[in-house]
Amino acid sequence: MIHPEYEKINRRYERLLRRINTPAPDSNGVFTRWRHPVLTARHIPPFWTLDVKLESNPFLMERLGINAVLNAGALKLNGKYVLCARVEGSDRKSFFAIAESSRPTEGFRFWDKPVVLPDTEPDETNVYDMRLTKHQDGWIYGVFCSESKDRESQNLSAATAAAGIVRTKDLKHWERLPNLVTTRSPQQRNVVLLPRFVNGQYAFYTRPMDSFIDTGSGGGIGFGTCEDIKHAVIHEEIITSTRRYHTITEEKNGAGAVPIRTARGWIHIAHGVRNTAAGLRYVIYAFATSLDEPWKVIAEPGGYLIAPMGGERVGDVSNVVFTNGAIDDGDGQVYIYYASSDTRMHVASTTIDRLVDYVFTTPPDALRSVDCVKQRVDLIERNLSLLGRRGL
Ligand code: M1P
Repeated sequence: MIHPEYEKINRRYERLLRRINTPAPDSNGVFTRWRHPVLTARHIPPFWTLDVKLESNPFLMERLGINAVLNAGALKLNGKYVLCARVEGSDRKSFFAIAESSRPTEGFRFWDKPVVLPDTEPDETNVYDMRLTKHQDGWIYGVFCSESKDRESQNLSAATAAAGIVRTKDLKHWERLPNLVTTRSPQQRNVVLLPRFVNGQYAFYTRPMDSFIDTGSGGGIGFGTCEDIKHAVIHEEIITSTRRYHTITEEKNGAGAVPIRTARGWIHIAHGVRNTAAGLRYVIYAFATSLDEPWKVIAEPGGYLIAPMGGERVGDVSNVVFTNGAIDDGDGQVYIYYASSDTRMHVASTTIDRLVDYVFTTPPDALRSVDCVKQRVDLIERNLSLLGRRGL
């Protein structure tokens, strides 16, 4: 018999899914935040966590809790906005689950069951952060972090990160391919497959790393190609967006959403990390690469696009915003799905025109205070002259 209290819990869940979202009032001209998160642990169907049978669960306890819903890949499929979220159980293991909505900013509902990946990597302990690429070869690829215990190390926490690859046509049936091999980089995370072939090859943005957390000698976001996606091996990684001293990418950076193709170049929405006395701070930044030579950065505005704000700053890993999914809606609108503090998913809306303007017109980081203040004084003077003020 179904527990009599279940209906109440289900009604609360349904109410949450019907909640209307509205734009937050503080747009900076580049993008607009939306007031409510689009996915949280509370968006998980109650029948994923509870045993609803009265006889076996008289107290209607959660038997398998959910800790967080974060870092979702995104895609528009059959007219629906689809997120492939990283769902983290209270046991710290992540898995993937598809949520869809007919509207980009609200109403996301998880499909009845999470994604069950083919179990082909016996050492794999955890999986997370899938990027969904609708590739010109006709497949939808999911590239994600496949994490295993580092068996070479005595340290209990030592792990290795590799890029797992799956492909599907419908997000329901998944074929697992061997993990990506990068011959020069021992570890990889934040790997993204470009939707187009480059010189007839599959093209990946990578993130070379010396170890699980530290990118070490890895100088930034890499780029490499491979012939055969079924045995993907990259021999050479060219560094595209580089890490730089005293910038938002000083500690590390990583590719984010699948790049968006525009007339002026591929627009990348990535993350940059700096270290602070309060720990690492993750922000989202943007840059563009050339359409013909997508390893070449052709524009990179200084500073961040999105930084954690207000309640976004608090969560399991505080002071983090992270994206691995954006949807180019085809009508000029763009939706950036981002997680805050490794806890919940939000959406920010913008347009292709705004993104292009932002990326190609915003001044680059001048790298030194003295030059940054010159940039700002130049802006102020142009404005004052137009405003008919002399300034003191
Ligand atoms: O905790 C913040 C993020 O840390 C990692 O990103 P990176 O590899 O750049 O440090 C990822 O594990 C990501 O999932 C997480 O959100």
